[in-house]
Amino acid sequence: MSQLAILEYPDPRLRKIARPVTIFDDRLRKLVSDMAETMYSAPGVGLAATQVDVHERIIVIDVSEAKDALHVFINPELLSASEETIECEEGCLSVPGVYETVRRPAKVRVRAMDEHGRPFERDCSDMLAVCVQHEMDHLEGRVFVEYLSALKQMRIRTRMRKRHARQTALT
Ligand code: GNR
Ligand code: NI
Repeated sequence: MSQLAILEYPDPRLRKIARPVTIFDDRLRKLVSDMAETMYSAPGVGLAATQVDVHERIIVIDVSEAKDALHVFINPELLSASEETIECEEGCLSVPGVYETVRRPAKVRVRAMDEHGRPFERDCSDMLAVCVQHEMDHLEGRVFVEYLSALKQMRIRTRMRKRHARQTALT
């Protein structure tokens, strides 16, 4: 197992569109397990491969209290989304320290494959619905701050650039 480095906004690599997984081998399963380790230790409730600079359609999520319910979604597809929406205060491991409210469909049905290439469909609601949409956005090169006003995005970019400048100065 190894922990992976997480890209931080506004890194241009976070804007890349991920390609579908075609080979379900031990390399994929090692990557999934390293992504889960990286997510749990961060700690976070989800992680998309894009965030660790791997541009393949892979997501891990665990929204459980006990952190014992890992969901792996490979090549996820949105089958349907509810008219009903929910607001959630979102955060992102790629935008540390920023928490902002985002409105999204309350329920989504997703088709995906597990790390062995077995297809499944899942109805997601509540935090799982929010998280799966947040992660699927990453695979399309989108970060949640893009749903905020231009002014808020500018302030976040400024704050993140200062943070990165400070970190560079320290190392
Ligand atoms: O850890 C995370 N928490 C979170 C909270 C509200 C909505 C979405 C998330 S996902 C985030 C981890 C992350 O950045 N995944 O891409
Ligand atoms: Ni995120």
